[in-house]
Amino acid sequence: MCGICGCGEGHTHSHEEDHSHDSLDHDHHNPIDGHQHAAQHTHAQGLSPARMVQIEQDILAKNNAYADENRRYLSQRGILALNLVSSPGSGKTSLLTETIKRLKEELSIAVIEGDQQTTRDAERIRATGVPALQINTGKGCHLDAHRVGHAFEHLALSDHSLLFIENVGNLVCPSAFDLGEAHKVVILSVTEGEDKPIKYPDMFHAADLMILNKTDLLPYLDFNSAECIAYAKRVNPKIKVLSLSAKTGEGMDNWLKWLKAELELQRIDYA
Ligand SMILES: Nc1nc2c(ncn2[C@@H]2O[C@H](COP(=O)(O)OP(=O)(O)O)[C@@H](O)[C@H]2O)c(=O)[nH]1
Ligand SMILES: [Mg+2]
Repeated sequence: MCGICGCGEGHTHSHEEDHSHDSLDHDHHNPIDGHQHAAQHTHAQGLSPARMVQIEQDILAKNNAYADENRRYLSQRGILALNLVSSPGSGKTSLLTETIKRLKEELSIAVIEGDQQTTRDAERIRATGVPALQINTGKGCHLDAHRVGHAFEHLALSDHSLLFIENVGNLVCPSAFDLGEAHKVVILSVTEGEDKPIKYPDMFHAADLMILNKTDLLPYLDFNSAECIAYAKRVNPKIKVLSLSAKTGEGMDNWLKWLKAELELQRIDYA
């Protein structure tokens, strides 16, 4: 996973945070990261497999410690945090903007956006009237708990609120990194093929809910929803599944119901 693909460098040095901006930009604060990354990659090739495994374990252990801190902070305040994971383009941001439009009058909502570059998604969220913070991961292919913890401070989260964390789009690395969320929610769009749960089992195993998005496109595709759901349940028998279209709104009610029920559970834990 990440240690192998080289993005481990994102976790091995400290991040300076700029409190005056709405984005935390990895490359902005570390303009020479590209070179460091290349140098470390070359160096990593000389490491023994045992040493590589040790480094990966250290990175994950550190991340888990930050994630535990995040989870404690969130549960003390009755905040429901969801980590949205998927390949790029499955409709995470669309689902969020449509969800926010429907819930923002009754709930307090904030969003953390993860992408390698640009603040485009945070801008899409802010256009709905809800606060959003963009984290740019530069070369990194996933968010980590340390940076997400810092984002909490920037967003001034309300008690009993809903926090969406849109992870960097890919079905591999984000599965291994706990951010302190209550649930990972994996979004799979019907244009991606029904076999993705068995090709990327770690992600579907880590998620508690799978959303099958873009159901409005089903009439134009050969996508077999039942087969896809069976694959997801094969890797994770406990996974819940909701089918919807962020575009037409079909099926959105079940997702909103699920969110409200989860928020209620979080509040009960808090009380
Ligand atoms: N037909 C259809 N298109 C969708 C739906 N949801 C998202 N899209 C489109 O899919 C593309 C990627 O959406 P985006 O929200 O940026 O995905 P993200 O990369 O996962 O955040 C955009 O062109 C969206 O308009 C949907 O339910 N139906
Ligand atoms: Mg997006």
